[in-house]
Amino acid sequence: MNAQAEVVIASRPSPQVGLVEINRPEARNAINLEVREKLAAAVAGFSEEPEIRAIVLSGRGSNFAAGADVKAFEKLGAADMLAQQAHRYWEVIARCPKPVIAAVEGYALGGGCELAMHADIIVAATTAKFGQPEVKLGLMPGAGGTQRLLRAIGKYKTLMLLLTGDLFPAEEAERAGLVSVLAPEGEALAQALQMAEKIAQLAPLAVAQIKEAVLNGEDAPLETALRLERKAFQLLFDTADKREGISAFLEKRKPSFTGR
Ligand code: CO8
Repeated sequence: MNAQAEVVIASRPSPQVGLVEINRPEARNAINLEVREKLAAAVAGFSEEPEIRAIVLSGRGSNFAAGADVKAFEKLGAADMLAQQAHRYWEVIARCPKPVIAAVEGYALGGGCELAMHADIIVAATTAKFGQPEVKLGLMPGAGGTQRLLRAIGKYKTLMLLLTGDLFPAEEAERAGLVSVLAPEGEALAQALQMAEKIAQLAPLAVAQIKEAVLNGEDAPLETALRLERKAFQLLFDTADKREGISAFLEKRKPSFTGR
């Protein structure tokens, strides 16, 4: 099949890194139902492959994603939206146990910004623009925007962005805590892949436990979250990778982790 016809392209830039790219550049990578289904399938596929240790999400062309497909919204009513149960596709990405890095160039708007916020790390070009402009369409964010943005940048910036629909330039987003790191224009993907490669060399069980402790602890009471962290920390003491990591440090050599 012609790869260019695929709305989502999954590839392996290296044996341990999976890359998932939206491929509708002519529609600014707008996310229709087919894109949502295929994004979920690609992330689920990489989640289940033992060799894959980190996943990068990106958009082909010069944009990450301009949001939900507004053209597809035109004829949809509430019953259609209820029947779609689209949240199940997003949940697959939210529950991915492996590190997910978003590489953002150009626009990450509406559902595109929400997709980036499903990642654990956001690498954005200095010229990228985030935003939740749904209010301008008589709508509101529907894939986690009200909650994930709130947790990332706090109430006052979130409500300003959501209520005005204004764009949020990457440099401001980085200062506010939405963007992990800025890259020169055109280099977000290369930097994200480099970071994924670095994480892929680390101990997979430790990486997974760190992600779980941070994400599950975020909304738990502090005592519960600290207990969760402590248990995960203690659990790692029985892994072969902990023995390898400590031995390699003591022997002044590079560790070789196996994921056991
Ligand atoms: N949906 C469908 N088509 C789009 C979208 C979109 N979101 N964005 C751009 N396109 C299409 C345009 O219609 C145009 O198509 P055509 O060539 O057939 O006219 C083509 O892409 C190029 O667009 P522009 O000419 O507008 O390109 P510019 O580079 O001048 O502008 C922008 C790019 C700024 C991104 C502009 O296109 C824009 O503002 N797009 C709409 C952004 C928006 O409102 N996004 C929010 C959508 S609502 C939403 O995301 C709700 C989320 C709910 C959760 C579930 C989500 C999956």
